[in-house]
Amino acid sequence: MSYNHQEIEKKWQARWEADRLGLVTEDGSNKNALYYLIMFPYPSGAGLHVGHVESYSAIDMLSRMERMRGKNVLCPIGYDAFGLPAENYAIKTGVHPSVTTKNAIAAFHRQMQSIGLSFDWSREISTCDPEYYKWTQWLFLLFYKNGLAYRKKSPVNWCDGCHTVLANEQVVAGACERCGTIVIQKDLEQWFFNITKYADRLLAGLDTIDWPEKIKAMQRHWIGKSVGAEVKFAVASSDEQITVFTTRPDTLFGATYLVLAPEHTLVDSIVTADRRAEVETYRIAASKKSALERTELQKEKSGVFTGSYAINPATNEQIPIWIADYVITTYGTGAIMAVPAHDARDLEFAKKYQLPIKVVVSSKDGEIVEGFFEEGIATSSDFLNGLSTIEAKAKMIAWLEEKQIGNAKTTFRLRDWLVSRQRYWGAPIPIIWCEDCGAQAAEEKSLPVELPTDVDFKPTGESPLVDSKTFHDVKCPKCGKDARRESDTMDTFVDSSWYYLRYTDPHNANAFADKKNIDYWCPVDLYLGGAEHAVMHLLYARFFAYALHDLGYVSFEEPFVKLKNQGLILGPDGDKMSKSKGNVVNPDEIVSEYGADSIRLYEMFMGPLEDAKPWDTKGVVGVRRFLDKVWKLQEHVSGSSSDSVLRTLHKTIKKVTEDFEELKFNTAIAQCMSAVNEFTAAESISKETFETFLKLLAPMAPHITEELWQQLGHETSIFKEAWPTFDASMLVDDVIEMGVQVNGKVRGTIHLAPGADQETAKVLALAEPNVLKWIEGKELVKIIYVPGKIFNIVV
Ligand code: ANZ
Ligand code: ZN
Repeated sequence: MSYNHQEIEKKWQARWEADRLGLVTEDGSNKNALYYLIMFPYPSGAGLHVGHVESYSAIDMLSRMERMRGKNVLCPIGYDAFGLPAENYAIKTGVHPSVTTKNAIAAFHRQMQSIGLSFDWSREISTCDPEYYKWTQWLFLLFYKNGLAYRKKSPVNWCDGCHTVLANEQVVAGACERCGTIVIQKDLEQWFFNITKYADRLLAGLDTIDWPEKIKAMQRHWIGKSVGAEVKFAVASSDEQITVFTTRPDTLFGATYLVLAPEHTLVDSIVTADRRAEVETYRIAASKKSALERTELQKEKSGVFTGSYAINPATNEQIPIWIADYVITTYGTGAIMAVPAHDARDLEFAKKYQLPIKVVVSSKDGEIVEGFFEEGIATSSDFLNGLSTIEAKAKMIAWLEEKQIGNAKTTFRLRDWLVSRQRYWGAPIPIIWCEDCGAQAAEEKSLPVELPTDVDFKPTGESPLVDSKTFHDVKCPKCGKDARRESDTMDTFVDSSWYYLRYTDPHNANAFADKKNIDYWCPVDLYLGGAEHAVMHLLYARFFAYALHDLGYVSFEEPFVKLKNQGLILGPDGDKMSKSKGNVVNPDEIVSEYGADSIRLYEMFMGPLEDAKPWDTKGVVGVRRFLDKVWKLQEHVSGSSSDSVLRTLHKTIKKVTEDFEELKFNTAIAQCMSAVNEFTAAESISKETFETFLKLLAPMAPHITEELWQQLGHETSIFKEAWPTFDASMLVDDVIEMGVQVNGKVRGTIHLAPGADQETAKVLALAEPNVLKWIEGKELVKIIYVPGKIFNIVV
């Protein structure tokens, strides 16, 4: 019988489904539980991508191996199914997002099954399913009732392309992460989650988890903790005070002017009549720029004088108050003290507008220069002179506190998470607006607040839900009067912040998940996914876990103990795969031509999991040839295995086991390939050797191994077998016996490693008394050495 992958794969996929291979229940012994999580996909109409196949294969291999090691492994899958692409498609074609999403999910499901993934299919969830978003809404209300969800008016990011607001995390280099439109600031009332409450703990928690350093660094930067002080400046001839935030209170003596953000609330009251027109023009221009355009170091600074002065409390000198757009409203206090000698942006600004520059920090060897941005020694600073920057900061803060004009202050770059969206295809925010009672939480029994279908998808800047009649017909839960539903939906990142909890108890109708189930499985032992989620999903999900921990719903703070990122699979041309470049590889074609086992093995063999790797179909062919050899090995099974075959087998057990533990699938596969070459070259291998090898290969190539296992006469699945263990005594390097010839006649034998070099072989041969006898007194003409085969001395 030849290796017919199509037949074999269909057969075993059906069998595994019937046997419910990946299905788990809580087995009582918590020590046995492992939770392996893969970032769930957005069910796009384009179907499964070879990039999905990469990480899904990896997690499946691990799950299958750990099950064979006796672990109860939960490895679930679901769909991050709300979101803009389906809605945008609906706008173009009129097909309802629920229809396209349902079709896409069916296609994903079929494709995932076609590569033999052993997910627990009984736990498949979809975030757009009312049974799911009921709990997303419930969690929103839980946060709302505990002060973690609130509404406020503030300048927010607005994308004119997507007609919706965006979270800070969704603005990349000043543009909408989705459509690339430059994001503008709008003053709007929106819903926020109070993630900043957890800023310190989200920062500290990073030190306790096993995540790639790069991702942790990105989260640290995003949280952006700055330790410094707030300082109050009196406005000359006025009762007003301006509070600034600075990380360098030690430089107060060098503050030669103040700058307010153009939107600062004090601007109106301090601007003098003669400067008003100019200030207004400037403010309008600034409002049209993105935060990035304003703060980028390379951008030329601009600003205008307000006409007023403040008093520097350290020097008692009057210093001018300017407004400039390099100061942003939403950071610190929206006002700064400018110290041009020691801050790059202030220096550029001061030079442009000829403002005074005063050096107050010297280098450690006493050099006094403007443009010195590091820490040094305080100078020209009265009571701070001679102190190091650290000492001077502390002393200045003490002085400010004593005079009651300042205090130590820590700020964060992290802003509260804006969660409302003016779009249709998301979970409705379960709030009811009553003219008399204001915002009211929808009653728990009214959940889910279902998405209406009588809507027009065309984005207008208001949520499409605004126009739905059925949706808005609601009574105030408090006073019973006619009221109106909130028409915004939630950011889809809310859906994905808690999905891993739902997997532990996916059909629970009374809770988002039972605490018992959560405690059994969570936290997640290994989370595998793309690095692009460094500051959105991964930060939001951590916030949810901390909040739910504090509210008593989960017992852990960090949801993902270990995180690994898989690398991108690039097109054959080395570029990122994209439809427009025409370099997309369709996994279906590879599966049908070479087999599921081939695509799984190939994608794991391409290189280290975390590296970016270009696709090469020749590589798939190579892997397929390897599987053909494995198939042929069955003809080779007879009698016993030589010592050398057994050594290779045990080495392979050790290597595959250890490499799997470190997610080094490529080297594990390489070892299997070299083992198969050796087995093929050996005279025969025993049935036991072949069986052990099949068990090792089973997690990687489940179909072919299961088939061969059955053909060897087994009636139960190979995945019910225990994972092989190695015998340490079989790991020492093997030694072969070789005849030593003198002039073509064997005169003695030596023992050496199969790959030993000629020098080693010569030393051993010349130490053999029997060989010596034949060459004694003769001239050694030459040596012919073929490792493992011939050693001939010509005399
Ligand atoms: C005086 C000073 C002197 C500063 C000096 C720096 C160096 P990080 O580290 O990012 O927190 N700043 C404060 N609020 C700002 C705002 N709303 N917009 C723009 N810049 C703002 O940066 C803190 C520093 O950034 C603060 O310390 C302030 O400038 C500026 F030698 O104050 B510094
Ligand atoms: Zn009411």
